[in-house]
Amino acid sequence: MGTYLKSVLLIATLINLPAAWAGAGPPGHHHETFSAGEPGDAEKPARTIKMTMLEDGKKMLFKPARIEVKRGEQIRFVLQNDGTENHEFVLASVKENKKHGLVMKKNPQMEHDDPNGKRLSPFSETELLWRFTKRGEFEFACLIPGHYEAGMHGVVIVK
Ligand SMILES: [Cu+2]
Repeated sequence: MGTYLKSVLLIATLINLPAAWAGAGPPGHHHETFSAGEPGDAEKPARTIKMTMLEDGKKMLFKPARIEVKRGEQIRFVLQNDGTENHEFVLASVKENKKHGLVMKKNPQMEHDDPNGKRLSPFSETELLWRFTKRGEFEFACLIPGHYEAGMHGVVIVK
């Protein structure tokens, strides 16, 4: 191999390397994991569950407050905020929601738009597509300070 060809290849390698690094993601980046399963795949079939968020006097609630799904099932949550305040729907383990709720008490301006959590302004609607890949009991909750305590949490049983 001639020296000229070698230097051309070397330059090509140097040009390509940063692209390869960018593809691998920034250093220290970890793929996000979720305690209640994984984000859904819009190409695959899903069962729709309508979930309403509302206030009732001093209470704040989700309707229904308990749902059952089969392991591996994909659910399209149609989330509807029928209340006069902002609300959130965050799907996780009870433990994770508790931890997360404490973080939000310290950072009340924190808002969610994640694969497992959405914030809805009053009288708005959105969707969340989720696949329940683990058996057990999980929770959906509103982690806006004071709302969980006012009753805004519910249970997902994955059989
Ligand atoms: Cu709320």
